[in-house]
Amino acid sequence: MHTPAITGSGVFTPPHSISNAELVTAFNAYADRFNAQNAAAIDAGTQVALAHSSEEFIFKASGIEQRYVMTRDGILDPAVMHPILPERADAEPSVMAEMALDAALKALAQAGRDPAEVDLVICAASNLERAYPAVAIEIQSLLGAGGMAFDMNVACSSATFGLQAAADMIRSGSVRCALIVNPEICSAHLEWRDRDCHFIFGDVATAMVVERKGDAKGAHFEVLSTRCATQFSNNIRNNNGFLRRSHIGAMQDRRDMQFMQNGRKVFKEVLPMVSQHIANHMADEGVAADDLSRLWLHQANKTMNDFIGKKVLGRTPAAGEQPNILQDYANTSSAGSIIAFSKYSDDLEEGSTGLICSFGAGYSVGSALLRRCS
Ligand code: CO8
Repeated sequence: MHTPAITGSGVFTPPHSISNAELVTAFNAYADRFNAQNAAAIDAGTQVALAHSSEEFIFKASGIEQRYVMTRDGILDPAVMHPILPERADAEPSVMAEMALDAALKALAQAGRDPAEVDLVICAASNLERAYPAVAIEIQSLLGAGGMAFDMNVACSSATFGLQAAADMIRSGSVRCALIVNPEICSAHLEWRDRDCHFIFGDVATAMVVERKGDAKGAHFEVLSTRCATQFSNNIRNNNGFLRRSHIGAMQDRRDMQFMQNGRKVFKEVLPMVSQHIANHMADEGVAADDLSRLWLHQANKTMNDFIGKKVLGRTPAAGEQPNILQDYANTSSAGSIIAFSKYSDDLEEGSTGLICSFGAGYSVGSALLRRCS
């Protein structure tokens, strides 16, 4: 058996951003427009008027201050309220492949690896822009990588589930240099017309290179152990899919074809699940709270992360111990914990232990215990 290690990581940040102020202005204009267009039905009591969103609520409920997006076109237009991304010809790189490629090249540069040395590409993401051919295979081809490639979807936990899959293959010897990419175009999946969730998501791509520890060319993170778990819930759900055409009358613009969640229930049910999962993982590996130097948590909600950090460490985390990036990126689904890891890990001293944990729809939760090595 070989010991796996993360030898490189990278983040692609889209060139455009939207502040909470811009988001709320656009949403409120949309709500006013909707209410004017539906005034008769609202007066008759057959249609509920849309209420305004607020910057104060968004920041207080989530900690989010802005989000990055692949395009601003359409999102802030009250007559559109979704991103407008021009259709690409089959011969052009897909949006996800393009995003992933940027992050992948950064991760490979950090690992000191040539793309041709990669023999496994896993594209692990919440939203895949097509069913086939696998986006991962397109990325493999654009990189000039060898071996095999496949897509995975475990919603917000996709990156840690991908890490476990890659680490297991490195351990067994079936692959030697794995690349896990997490391109997330959340903006195209989000319902911007629903004030309960219009502020939650942003776009980004992350990448990690996983190799045999003995092959590492420089500083790296040894993967001490990984653990993944799932438990079925409908509280975060999307009903879009290829069966849509087969359901009579289902082709119109239905709310359940975008991201749906019962946020309060998710909050209440996922917090204990995640806290217990991390506690069990640490206990089984003999890692005590005092042994942990850093927590790279899923980036959905600041209050949620504050709670988990306190529960895991048994005290309020010190500044920098549990870095949040959601104020700048919002919830980037599977990529969130990897952005935090990629941006806030270089400073750790040799021998330090850290934990990545992601959680979300499914429900799903995945964690990885890492040790910094030079
Ligand atoms: N402005 C002003 N008021 C608002 C707004 C708004 N924008 N939105 C809601 N309100 C109102 C509500 O109507 C409600 O009013 P009332 O009390 O009169 O009913 C009040 O504010 C409180 O609303 P909530 O109870 O909904 O507010 P919360 O404090 O619970 O905060 C959150 C809402 C932020 C959504 C919170 O519940 C939360 O973070 N929950 C956990 C969410 C989570 O972690 N989800 C993970 C999902 S991500 C995932 O798994 C990947 C899925 C696939 C990716 C999809 C890509 C798009």
